[in-house]
Amino acid sequence: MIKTVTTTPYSDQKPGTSGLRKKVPHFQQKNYAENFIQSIFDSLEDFEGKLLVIGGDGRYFNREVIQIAIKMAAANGFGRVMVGQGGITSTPAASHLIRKHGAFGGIILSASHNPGGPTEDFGIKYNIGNGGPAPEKITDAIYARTKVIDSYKISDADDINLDQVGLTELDGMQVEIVDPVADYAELMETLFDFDAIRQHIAGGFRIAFDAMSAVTGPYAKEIIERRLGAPEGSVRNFIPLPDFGHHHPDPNLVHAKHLYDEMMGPNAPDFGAASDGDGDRNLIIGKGIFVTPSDSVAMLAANAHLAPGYASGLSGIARSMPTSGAADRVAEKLGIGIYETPTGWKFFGNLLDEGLATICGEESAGTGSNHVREKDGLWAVLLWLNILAVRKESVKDIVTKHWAAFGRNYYSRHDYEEVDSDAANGLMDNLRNQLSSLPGKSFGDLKVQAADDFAYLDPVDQSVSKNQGIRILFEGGSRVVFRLSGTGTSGATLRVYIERYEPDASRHDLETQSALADLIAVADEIAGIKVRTGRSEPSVIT
Ligand code: VG1
Ligand code: CO
Repeated sequence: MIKTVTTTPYSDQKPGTSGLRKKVPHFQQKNYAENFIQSIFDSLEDFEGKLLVIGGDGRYFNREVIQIAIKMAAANGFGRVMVGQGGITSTPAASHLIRKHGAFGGIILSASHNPGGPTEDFGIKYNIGNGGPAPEKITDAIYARTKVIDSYKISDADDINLDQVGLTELDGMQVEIVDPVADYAELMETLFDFDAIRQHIAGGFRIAFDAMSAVTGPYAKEIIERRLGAPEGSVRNFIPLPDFGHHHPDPNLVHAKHLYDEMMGPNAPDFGAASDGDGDRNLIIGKGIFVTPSDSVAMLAANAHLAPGYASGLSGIARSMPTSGAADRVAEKLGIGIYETPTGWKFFGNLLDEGLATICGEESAGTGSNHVREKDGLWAVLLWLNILAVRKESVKDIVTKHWAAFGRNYYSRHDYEEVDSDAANGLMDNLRNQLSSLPGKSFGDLKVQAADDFAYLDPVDQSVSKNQGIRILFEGGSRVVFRLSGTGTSGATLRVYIERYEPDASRHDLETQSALADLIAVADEIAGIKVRTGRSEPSVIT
């Protein structure tokens, strides 16, 4: 039976870079999840009788909210929901399910790379029918609705057994529990040369993939070990755990340091990789060399034609503004379009739908293509494996040859986490106030060429997104970018992105932080990071 439940609004349900993210106890407040889900449905039109995909990364509270979402979908008039077995679906696989089955949209429960557990993070986001994150127009409408919502609809039927694959019914709506891996693995087989990769592995090529006790475990086990024949043990930490084994499922050099150390050690395998909580990020490390995400997107774009899915070339490349300019040089050489968007995958959707871009990337370990409308961690791993299998060179050789041909963009991101919100906002305001006076100023050898607050005009729907990060561009192509994170759940996180272009191949093997030292010092001088945040150094350097 359908019930209408009276509720009162919460004032803090504004979706961030990728949906609504809060601590679990915050989500456990009365009607908190229900209010947000109803606000999503209230912001959509014409979904009566249609299909909704519901996926989650398996973190703590996932199963409870999946049950709520199913019952609310039934009460609101959806005709069918498709849910991954056990409530598990990686974000890219959910995107594929939406596209393949022509769903109206999807609800994805994840806080991505943030930790999970009873006092850790949870999140809800909505994806539209193209499989991608809802654009700002919709997230703004959802937020507006959360501020005035006074009731929600829910079925009072019993819980669905999420572990049993098959079709059932709930209050007149069909509920289909599906194997979350099958469709996705099949898609990967159409994009990559599995035979070539299989032969390469059979020839002794060794892989270490760390699923970080998160959602990619079952996907990587099936694809890398079962379908590509890598020996058992190549995929590690492959059982998704609600608290990710007490770890932070963020595939970076801090939280996947063990993998980095192994890859730099004497018995390193040929290829190391990891993915995040919901499977959309990737970490790529070759024997003795870490590939920055910005470099990775450039190198994947330069070599993508070696994979069957991209053999006819790329239409264009898109990168988020803070991502390094390495991809721009590849686009220029290929004679294809390059697009610079605000942070967050939702901004790539229109470019992909219109066929303006084929490959997209973000400096935050996100890479993907037009095969889905989310970034895709395993996709990036498989494209690297395909390229390595065809070129039969080491990751290190591919990287150094790329730098020799295109130059190297030294790049690093410094995060200052859980900073006092007022201090962080004050820092950004102070930067904004300096924008008009900075151009022409010199700091040692560095002269400011331009400074602005990045705004994006979407070339497809002409929508404008303002205040997307402060850019300080120096003569010679170096730059520093400042942003506040839109995914954190406590205090503010200041992100400082630092980049320097080096064309000279004899200077391509410098240590990154020292290659960027003068820019790092100038960033502090201009922004007053240490003084304003009270921090002497970043919490995380990637
Ligand atoms: C971060 C990254 C951004 C990414 C977003 C979601 O956002 O910087 O590039 O798209 O996370 O990724 P922010 O606003 O905190 O900088 V995920 O893997 O958390 O869905
Ligand atoms: Co993620």
